Amino acid sequence: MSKKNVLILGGEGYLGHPIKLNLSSQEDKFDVMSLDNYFKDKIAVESESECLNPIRMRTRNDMGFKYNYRTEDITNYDSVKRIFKEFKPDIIIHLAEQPSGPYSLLGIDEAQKTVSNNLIGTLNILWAMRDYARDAHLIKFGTAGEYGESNVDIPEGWLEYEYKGRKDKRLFPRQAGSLYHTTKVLDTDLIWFFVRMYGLRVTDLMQGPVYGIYTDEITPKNIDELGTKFYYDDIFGTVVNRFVTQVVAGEPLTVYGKGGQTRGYINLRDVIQCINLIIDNPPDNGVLDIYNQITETFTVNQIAEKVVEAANDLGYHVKVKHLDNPRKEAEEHYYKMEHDKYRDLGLVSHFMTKEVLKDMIVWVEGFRDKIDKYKIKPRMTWG
Ligand code: USQ
Repeated sequence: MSKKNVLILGGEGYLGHPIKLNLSSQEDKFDVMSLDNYFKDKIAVESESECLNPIRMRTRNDMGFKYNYRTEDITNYDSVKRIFKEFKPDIIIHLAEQPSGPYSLLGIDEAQKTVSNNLIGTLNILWAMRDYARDAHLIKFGTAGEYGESNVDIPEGWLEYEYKGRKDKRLFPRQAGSLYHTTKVLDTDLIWFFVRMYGLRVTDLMQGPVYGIYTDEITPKNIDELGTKFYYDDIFGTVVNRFVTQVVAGEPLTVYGKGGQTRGYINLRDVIQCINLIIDNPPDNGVLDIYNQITETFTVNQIAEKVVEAANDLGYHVKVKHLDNPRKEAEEHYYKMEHDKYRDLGLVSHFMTKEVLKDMIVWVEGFRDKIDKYKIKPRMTWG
């Protein structure tokens, strides 16, 4: 089998970096090129949302993982065109987006940055595929939040329906809960247009909040050198990563509102497994394949309970505090998202066990002095 050229957009991020390490460790299968313009690091500093562990510039030969990397901005079409012509990607993994709901609603400047970065970036990739890489496989990170809190079961992307005796199939209705999530809905529409018009092939991943620090490549032995960026603040930190940091900081867990908000969660290890499965199972040209990328479903209260149990085992006495919800979201609702397609491909899930949470707490303990309590409490509201 010939080697495939994999272009990772956003290769320095929380997900992009571990994916890059994993694929570049498969030297017989892939040549990896990673692009990043450090946009998220810049806006994180601007919004006083610091990464817990130190951010390092990677090197071409990162602890033996061989990949090419470049600082490029995918909202600049000339850069995208040049990279596509030079590197000729077979697979494009697109993570180069502003990923935070709270950030997207901080103010008009942040709202504009979110919309322009996410939509222009996605448009440029699709346009370059149209002109230079029609047979490439685009793997796009969407979000489970595109669907919103649906009162009926959520299928994997598509809905077959019947109305007045006639049948059709369309994208399942989307109804996002933040401006960031809305850009992902608009991305999906852009993608589906380009798939229909130009026969591109795309897999769109409706992913839930991710947690975790370790993968097959990032281990307790090398995490100081190879660890991925870990945010715990109210703007860029996701709920599980925030709660384990709050344990170490001696702060109560910040459950927003009633805590019945239900989401599908996924371990970082499984994100990597999913990417490998998707690479091995590309859609045909002209097909938009959609996967719901979650492995288990919890309310925020259940997450808090799990973190408390893990913390108790380590000798902590943790309190849970229900705060006025800074977001506008349903706090008690029906939630059932189908996610059988990965099971059928052979995904072996890593669940949110007590051991996984304890490992995270123990790792965060190494940064206890760096945790800034000011960044833990919600500093913004949906307005
Ligand atoms: N929450 C709390 N307390 C906190 C932080 C969050 O109760 O201290 C609640 C939120 O109100 C929400 C749930 O936990 O109901 C999840 O929040 P989150 O910040 O972990 O995740 P979210 O804002 O939804 O966004 C994250 C990622 C985003 C990804 C999304 C998947 O930042 O990039 O797309 O997870 S999903 O949630 O399925 O839309």
